[in-house]
Amino acid sequence: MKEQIERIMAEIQSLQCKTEKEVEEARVRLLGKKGEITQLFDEFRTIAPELKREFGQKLNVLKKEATAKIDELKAAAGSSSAASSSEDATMPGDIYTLGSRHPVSIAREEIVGIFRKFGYDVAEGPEVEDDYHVFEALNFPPNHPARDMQDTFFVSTGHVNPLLLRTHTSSVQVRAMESMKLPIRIVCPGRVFRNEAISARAHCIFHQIEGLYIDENVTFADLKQAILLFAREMFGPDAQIRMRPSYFPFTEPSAEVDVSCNICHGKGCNICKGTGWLEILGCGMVDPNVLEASGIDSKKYSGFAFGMGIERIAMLKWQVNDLRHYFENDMRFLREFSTCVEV
Ligand code: 2NL
Repeated sequence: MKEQIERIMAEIQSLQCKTEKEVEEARVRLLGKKGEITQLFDEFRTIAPELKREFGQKLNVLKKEATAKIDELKAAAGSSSAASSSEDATMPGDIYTLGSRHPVSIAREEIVGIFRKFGYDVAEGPEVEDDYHVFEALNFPPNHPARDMQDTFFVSTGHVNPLLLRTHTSSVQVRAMESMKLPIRIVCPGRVFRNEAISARAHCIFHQIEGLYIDENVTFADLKQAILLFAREMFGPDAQIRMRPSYFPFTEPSAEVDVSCNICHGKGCNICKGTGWLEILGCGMVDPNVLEASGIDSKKYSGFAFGMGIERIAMLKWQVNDLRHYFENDMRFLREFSTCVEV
């Protein structure tokens, strides 16, 4: 048995195979059901007990070496046969469909990417917030309806400063104003929560991006230019914007911004309901009360802020007609956003 083991070991070490077929033949000859090594294992059962230890070890080493060598030859034959095969290298590649990004993620990344290019940093903060950072510091009067149980999900009540699920990401900006050195230029993407009945146009969880720019001498003209440049990056170079006066507790003056309809280019369609304009965001000059509440000198500094719903922007970009699609994870919907690659 000793000689046989040594002979097979030598054979393995000098074994050479060119094709996958030859490797398979060698495997069957050595390790197959009736292979030489398999037969040695059968023989091993009948040898004297005092020899079992020595030969058992030797046989195990032999089998391991043989398996490793066969694997190595198989890999080498596989790769060389691919290179030398008669495959037509000019044939189109196979198409693989990768998993898909969620449309809200795609839109968020695009919006954040645009503002990063403009020099904005990204800031994030907690979803469970306190009343102070969501309402008080943002100039919401004590009896404002948003502070009502009807509109906000409370985590704890009865305190002076109850915990709640943030209803906008402005709270992140308040924390930035409290802690960051001026000037501040940030965008804050995140989930927000409102106590609303779910329908095609409303959901109790959705995503927002807010932006804040504070420095000396920031004016409404700077705000208008920032929003116009954003709209052109997002909706194409021909996009136009218009501003309508509005009201938010945290900005004064405030405006709502429409972008020219990218579907009908102003002619009027059912997406823009015949108006040629789509509402995309709200904005304004940060109210001096809001700056002062976070310890910023409103005589020296001014700033603008804006906020937009990511689902809404994604709806306009891809003509999604029902908010609920974003939350149901229906594969037929998600697959529409999948990426195909050719390999
Ligand atoms: C909208 C409108 C807006 C802001 C958000 C903001 C934040 C701070 C101070 C002042 Cl810390 N303003 N945010 C300002 C105007 C509008 O959002 O329609 N969002 C979906």
